[in-house]
Amino acid sequence: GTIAIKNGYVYDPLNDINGEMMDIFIKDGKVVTELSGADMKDVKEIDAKGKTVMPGGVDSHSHVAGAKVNVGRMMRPEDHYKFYQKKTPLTHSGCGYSVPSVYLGGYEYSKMGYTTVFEAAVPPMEARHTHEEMRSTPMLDMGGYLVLGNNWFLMRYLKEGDIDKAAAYVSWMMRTHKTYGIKCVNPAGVENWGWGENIGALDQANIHFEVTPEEIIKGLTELNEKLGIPMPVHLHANNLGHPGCWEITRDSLKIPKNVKAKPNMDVEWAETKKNAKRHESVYLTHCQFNAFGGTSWRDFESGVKGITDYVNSNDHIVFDSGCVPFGDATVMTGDGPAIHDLYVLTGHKWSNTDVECECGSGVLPFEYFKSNPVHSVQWAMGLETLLYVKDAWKTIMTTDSPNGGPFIKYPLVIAWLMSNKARQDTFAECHKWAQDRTDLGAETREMDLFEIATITRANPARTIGMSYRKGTLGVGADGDVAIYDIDPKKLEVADYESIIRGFENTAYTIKAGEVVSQMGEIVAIPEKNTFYSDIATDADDEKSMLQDVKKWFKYYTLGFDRYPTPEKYLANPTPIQVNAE
Ligand code: MFN
Ligand code: ZN
Ligand code: ZN
Repeated sequence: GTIAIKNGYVYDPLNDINGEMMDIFIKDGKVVTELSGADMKDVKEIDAKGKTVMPGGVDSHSHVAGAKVNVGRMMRPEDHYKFYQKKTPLTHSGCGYSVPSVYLGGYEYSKMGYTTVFEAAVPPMEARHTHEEMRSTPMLDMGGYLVLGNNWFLMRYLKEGDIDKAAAYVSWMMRTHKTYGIKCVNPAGVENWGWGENIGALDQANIHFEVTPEEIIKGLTELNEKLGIPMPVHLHANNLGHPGCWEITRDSLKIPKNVKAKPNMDVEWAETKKNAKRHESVYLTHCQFNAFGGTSWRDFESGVKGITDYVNSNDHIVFDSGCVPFGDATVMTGDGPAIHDLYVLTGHKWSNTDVECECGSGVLPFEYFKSNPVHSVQWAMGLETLLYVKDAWKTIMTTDSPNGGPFIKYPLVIAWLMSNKARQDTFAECHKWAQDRTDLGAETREMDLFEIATITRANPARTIGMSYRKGTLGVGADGDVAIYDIDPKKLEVADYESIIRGFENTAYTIKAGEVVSQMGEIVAIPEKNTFYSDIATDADDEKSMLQDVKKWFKYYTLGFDRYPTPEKYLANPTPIQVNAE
């Protein structure tokens, strides 16, 4: 479609546009400088006067598809009563509050102005299932990160120091499972969990493979850049969810300090824009859950400063926050022992799965209460992670949906970031530990719309190496736009209810030049793309690597021929060509 968005206040951080009143034009699904006379015949004109215009939202870390998400849906029918929607002539029915069905998940993201979402953890053996669910998720361009931090083949190559074969393995795996980036969850620890143990230190060797978390983090981050993968390694650090874990997180971030980012991004204009290209060698996930201070729940406190001080004084790290907006959640992760420990703490029902030679996972229903001292601290900590890092280009706003809370709470998180009044009102309602055990109460920073646009679209897109088409309204970008009924000239952040309302439902969500959602109603179901990294591999290395893999495949209950995910499982498969060095 051809669209002209007239007179909106535009926030487009990748192009340094900060609230200028201007027009945006889209033709054939892409942003263009202007429309010619012939285009004017069937142009759809949108009056965005007095409204906020941003690129479509990009979520670079969310759990929306695949085996553990589906376990979350199945194990808690009560979640289905809380939120459901009837079928309409255009849309499917759907249900689920913290773990919505695939359809509902797509619609709800779209209503908030999101157009691109990446599934944060794809176990290789579960890649087909993940792709089937992503294919069924409407409204969104998608991709997934392949879980590799406890993979037997990779740990073996790293132990043997065979970097060429490790590189051949990783690139073959990414292509085989049609995934986009590398995920590393509790390196070396999940393997130990197979024997009922975890790992406690970065230099502790794990059982049987005798590799340390440090060796895995170093190995994966080096391989990632050797291969030229668009995004940095996505790291879920060891010891998550335990008091005092901030220290091992900070030390983990030091490991790739000297790894040089080399994203393969052959886009000329990326060189000319100061924030287009990523330079980070590590992307830390859900910072809040990895920033616990204290030594027990009794003396629990925020350890966020220990991380954000390090991030402020180093340039090789980007992180997402993992905010906790209070209320119902379902925690789900590849970190099996972390979920086991939450089961011991809460006694809730839980699920734990060993994914053969590759990884593991756990799921558990969880609720965060304002009256609970620890949860109140976690609420404050999530906001601390984003407010203490001076440069918004180092942070990404998430709830690690649905771990900290469901993504539909994003408008509330935005309100807390933009409005000190909103934070103070919540302090008054929640346990006093939030004040006593964190420094958030003294923080007066209030983010503006430019910074919100940075941490919800521009930076996630840049981080995953997609700033040439996502999170931007530059010429040639995908015509994905969110128009919010927020007048920046009239916005009073003390009236934070208007922020929440404004971000809850867009006035218009536009996907590839088509209006798909309008004031909370889905009005069209667009085409969608699925991105994956197609990495060139040295043919000889690949051949000898595959001999190993076929030999070792006897450890799987799955046949080698059944392992790959064919392209037909993807909606509009969109390989991103990556040329290894
Ligand atoms: C990553 O995967 C991912 O991870 C994320 O819930 C996740 O409430 C998974 O039961 C958590 N303890 C306490 O509340 C504190 C201690 C307690 C005590 O023992 O005494 N203290 C108090 O209650 C205070 C009492 C005084 C007062 O001030 O009121 C526990 C409890 C908890 C807390 C447990 N912890 C887990 C947090 C970890 C990981 C959540 C999620 C996690 C999810 N994604 O005078 C007076 O008023 C009296 C004062 C009181 C007194 O002293 O008695 C994958 O990708
Ligand atoms: Zn995680
Ligand atoms: Zn996560």
